[in-house]
Amino acid sequence: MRKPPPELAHRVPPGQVLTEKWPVLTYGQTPRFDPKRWSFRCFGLVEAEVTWTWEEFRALPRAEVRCDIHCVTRWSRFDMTFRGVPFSEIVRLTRPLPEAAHVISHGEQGYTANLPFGVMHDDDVMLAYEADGEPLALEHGYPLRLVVPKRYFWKSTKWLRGLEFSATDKPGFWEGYGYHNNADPFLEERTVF
Ligand SMILES: Nc1nc2c(c(=O)[nH]1)N[C@H]1C(S)=C(S)[C@@H](COP(=O)(O)O)O[C@H]1N2
Ligand SMILES: [Mo]
Repeated sequence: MRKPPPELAHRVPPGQVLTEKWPVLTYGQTPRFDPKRWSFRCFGLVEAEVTWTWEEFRALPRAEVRCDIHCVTRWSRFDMTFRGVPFSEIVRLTRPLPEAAHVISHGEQGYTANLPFGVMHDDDVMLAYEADGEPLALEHGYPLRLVVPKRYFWKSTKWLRGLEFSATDKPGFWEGYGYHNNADPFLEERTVF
């Protein structure tokens, strides 16, 4: 943990400390990855529901995002680089309906997180399979995780298997335990209690 130089202090949200390491935060076990059985599904209020195999998913247009990440357990890490498929590409390919106001990300073993469509539809949101130039480590979500830099990191579902487009909001795993629905680190939206 260190104090940021003054010119970077504005990038540290209130109540957070910087770390140079990348801690692992998982509820439960790290799931196994079987590339032959893995699929990724976009479903719900979209014009074109899609299910991709791992091979098909890897052939989608990719991009790189550099960002800071913030965990609600009070660590932040600067200047991570993620590579994967931008959310905007998923939108282009599935064409969500205007009523799709919410996006629910589904991970292995029933983990979910909810976000408004507008928060997801940002140029730094991606479905990442690499971090800092390497394939994601298994414990960080390999083969695929969501990355939503502008929200606390619990919204960034690891071992991502699907995105659901919904007219109604559906509180996710941590939101169900009283974590804040909006989760903006700069507003310190940690919990509702
Ligand atoms: N599927 C799944 N995704 C998850 C979690 C989890 O337990 N299961 N933990 C969340 C929490 S609380 C955080 S802070 C980040 C941690 O990501 P990291 O372990 O790569 O740092 O993943 C989020 N995504
Ligand atoms: Mo977290």
